[in-house]
Parts: sequence; C-alpha cells; structure tokens
Amino acid sequence: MSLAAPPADAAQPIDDPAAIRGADPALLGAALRASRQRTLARLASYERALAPTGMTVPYSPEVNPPLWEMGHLAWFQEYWIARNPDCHRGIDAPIDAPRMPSLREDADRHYDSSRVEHTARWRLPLADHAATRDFLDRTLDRTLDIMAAWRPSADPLHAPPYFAWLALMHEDMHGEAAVYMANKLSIPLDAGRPRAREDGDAEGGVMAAVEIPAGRCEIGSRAGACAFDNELPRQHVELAAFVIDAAPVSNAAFLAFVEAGGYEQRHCWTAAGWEWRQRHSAGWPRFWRRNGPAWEQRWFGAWEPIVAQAPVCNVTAHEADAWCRWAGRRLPDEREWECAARSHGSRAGRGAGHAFAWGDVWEWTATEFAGYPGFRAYPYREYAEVFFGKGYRVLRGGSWATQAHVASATFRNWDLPQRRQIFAGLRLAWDLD
Ligand code: AVJ
Ligand code: FE
Repeated sequence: MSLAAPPADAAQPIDDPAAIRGADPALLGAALRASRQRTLARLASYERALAPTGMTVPYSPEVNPPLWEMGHLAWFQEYWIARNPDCHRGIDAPIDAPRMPSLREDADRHYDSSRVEHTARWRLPLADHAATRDFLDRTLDRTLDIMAAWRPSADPLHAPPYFAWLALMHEDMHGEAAVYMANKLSIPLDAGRPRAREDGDAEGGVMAAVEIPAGRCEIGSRAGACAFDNELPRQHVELAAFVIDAAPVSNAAFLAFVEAGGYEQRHCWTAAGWEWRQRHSAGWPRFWRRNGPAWEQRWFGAWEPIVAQAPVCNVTAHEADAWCRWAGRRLPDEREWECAARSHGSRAGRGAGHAFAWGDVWEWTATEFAGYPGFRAYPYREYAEVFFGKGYRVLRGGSWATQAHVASATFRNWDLPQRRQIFAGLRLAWDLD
C-alpha cells in the first residue's frame, strides 16, 4: 500500500465503487460502521418528526413504515453474515443453507422482505424504537467481530467478504430510500439537493452532447468480484450510432414543456402514460407548485424556488417519455447509457466540465428490467429476478442522495414507470443519421 497522500479530489477507497467491490474486511467493516452512522442520523430525524404519532406514517405503495425499514436492515445483515453458516466462503457460498437462529425470535416473520408483503408491514406488532435500535446495534457488533476475525482464502478472487459488501450496498440503498421517503412525507432532513449545472444556456439547455459511433461496447461487471447478479455476465453489445446529451434535462427545460401545455397534449404521451396522467390529473411534476409567476418545489417539507439549471427530479417514466416525444427525442436504452458513461463519464466529476456528467439524479431509460443473456440468480434470489418481466423500467446513474460507493456505470436500478418518490429525472438521446 502506498503511503503517499492522494490528490485532494481523488475518491477515497471507501467512496469508490470499484475499490469497495474488492475491499478487505477492515475497509468493509469501517464502511459498514460509517453507513450505520448515517442510518442512525436519519432515524433520529424521523424520530423528531414522527414521535408524536408513534413513528407511524400513512400507507403508501411508495414508502415503508420507518421502524420496519430499520428492523429489516438489521435482519438483512444478520441473515447473510452472522446467521449464514457459509458466510466465510464469500461468493462461493451455497444459497440455501439453513440459517442459524436470529437474536430476535420474530426476525424472519417480521423483517424478511420476500415473506412479508408490502401492505402487511403496516399490520405487524413491530418492535418499538428502543428494541429496534438494540437489534441494529447487536447485529452490527456481530458483523464487525466476524470482519475482525476474517481469514482471507488463498485465492485472491475469493478473498473478499462478499456478504459484507452486499449488506453495505443494502444499507445504503435503504439509506437513499430514507431520504426520498422523508422528502415525500415532508420530514425535515439534513440532505442535499441535485446540483445545478454551470454550463447550461439560459433556457436550461446544455451546450454539448456526446456522439457515439456505431460499434461494439462492453457492459456489465467482472465475474468473480463483488457484483450484483443483474450486472452479469459481462458482455459485448452492438450499438448503432447515437447521440446522448451531456447532462440530464434541467428544470428550466422541463418547465418549457409544462408551460407549452405538454400535460394536455395527448400526442405527447404513450397510451399508458396518458392513462396515468388522466387518473392523477397531473399538470406538472409531483412536488412542484405555481406561486404567482414563479414555480416552487417542495424539499423535505419546505417550498423553495425551482433552480433552473438543476436537473428535473421526481418525475415518472411516463412524464419522461412525454417530454421526449414533445422534444422529438427519445430516452436512451440502458446499454447506450452505460456505453456513454464508461467512455465519456465520471461521477466524481459531476457538474461542469465533463462530457457526460451523471450522479445528481437517477435517469429513466427506455429499457424494461430483465436479466442479461446468460443471467443466473445469485446469491440473493429475491433481489432482482423477481422483478424481471413485470413492467419495471431500468434507471441508471445515481442521485445526489446515493452513497458514492454504490453508484457505478454498471449499476442497474429499477422501479415502476408510475413511481415518482425516487430522485429520478431523464436524459435525451437521439439517432445519428
Ligand atoms: C435496487 C433500489 C430497486 O429498493 O427494491 C433493497 C434495493 N432490494 N432491499 C429496492 C433493495 C432489497 C432495490 N432497488
Ligand atoms: Fe431490503
């Protein structure tokens, strides 16, 4: 290991998705601790806002009960690490080995997301705040003990404690969920905002686009290291020439569509999109409102002026599709997005100066979520496969609320096209002819 100080702008290994995917037990232990600090800080904000109502929130398909989320984090980590008899085998562990008992007798009954369906989570006799905290603390202690005692196998490819990485990614994905749920529920939270682009024009258009010539492109993750099953197998794809914008669509550019009456023009919308728009009487994005001549956006309960050069956020895939039709463009498919991000992008350099800037909002793509050719579910069967072929759309990139070590050019996120609680926007692509 080099002891030279890294340049000031270089990502630390703990923040670097590639480094964390090959991390040793010490770094993963430190990362799990740091993520837990963030989890607990958010929990404290929820406590302040929701204690008067006993930590309950109204039912919505877009959120989970906060204490269920917390118990689920503890359950997940314990299930894959302390309770997993084959944890030490990392990526070679068999999937179905019976688990050792949990610290909580109700753990599998209450917190296993594949056994407890979404509406049932509101009806469970859940542990209270103190007991849930205790479950979080004690399961993390056991994980950290296992990391401290970890003996890497002789084969360096099999050395990484895969399940510690998986639990880390899981905690951070739920960490972002805690942020978007707080935004939806108007819970004040010390969180950021998508960053405004510095090199857009006055209307919010961006000056440059990236031209990708026809050819072969590699997508997906390397087998053998820590990766999600849905990123495998790595493969070559043939793409026709296309152009993709250098940045996501801005609020100003989206507003032009709103003010041109785009939400009233049937021809801008797909059939499913128009049905959605009618059902919700939507006239603009969910968290916007008009205030005299100005437009405002609600962030964590506070109304703020819309930032023209910031990317539009919290739109559905239906709205993204409609904006594209109106603009005479299309959404990229996910392979185009990954190809552009790999060859021209960098999340660390998001904002000005990069040919392909990403990482401030998730970006809807045109792709329906499915396995790559040759997909094999492993090891967390309920992570991705159960969502294939059910109308979920792929999102790429990451938002300002995505923990740095989660967001990589290969990472695939997904949600239903009508969802708008997540920090999702869009980017335009078009064919080159
Ligand atoms: C990858 C964000 C779509 O929230 O359903 C958390 C992440 N999976 N626990 C989701 C996840 C299981 C997943 N997304
Ligand atoms: Fe989960």
